Amino acid sequence: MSLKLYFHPLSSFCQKALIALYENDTPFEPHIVDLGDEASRTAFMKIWPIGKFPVLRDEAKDRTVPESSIIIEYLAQHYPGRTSLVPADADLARQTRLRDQYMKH
Ligand SMILES: N[C@@H](CCC(=O)N[C@@H](CS)C(=O)NCC(=O)O)C(=O)O
Repeated sequence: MSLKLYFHPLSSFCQKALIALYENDTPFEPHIVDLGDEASRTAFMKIWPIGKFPVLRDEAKDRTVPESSIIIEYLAQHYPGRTSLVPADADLARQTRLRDQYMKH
């Protein structure tokens, strides 16, 4: 499987990325990160040394994609499906990004 999502189910940022994957039935391999477990933490830090999740790993393209909003844009661009995750219209896309930024604060 090409896509792997490193996440924790209780993280709202991770839920954001999961919703994007589920909306389009995009196949992915789930990897739950337990920062309290030394082995899990070490394995995750090798993938993304900053240590924040979610992180998407695309093995087919050899890319590591961090940040929930960037993951959604990456999925929209490289793995599009029936649900448009980012509006095609540039002005609508900007408004969507603005709302997304507000939700983070
Ligand atoms: N701006 C990031 C925020 C990610 C973030 O803060 N994730 C938290 C979980 S909700 C995290 O990784 N916490 C672990 C830590 O800070 O050690 C995004 O949108 O993905």
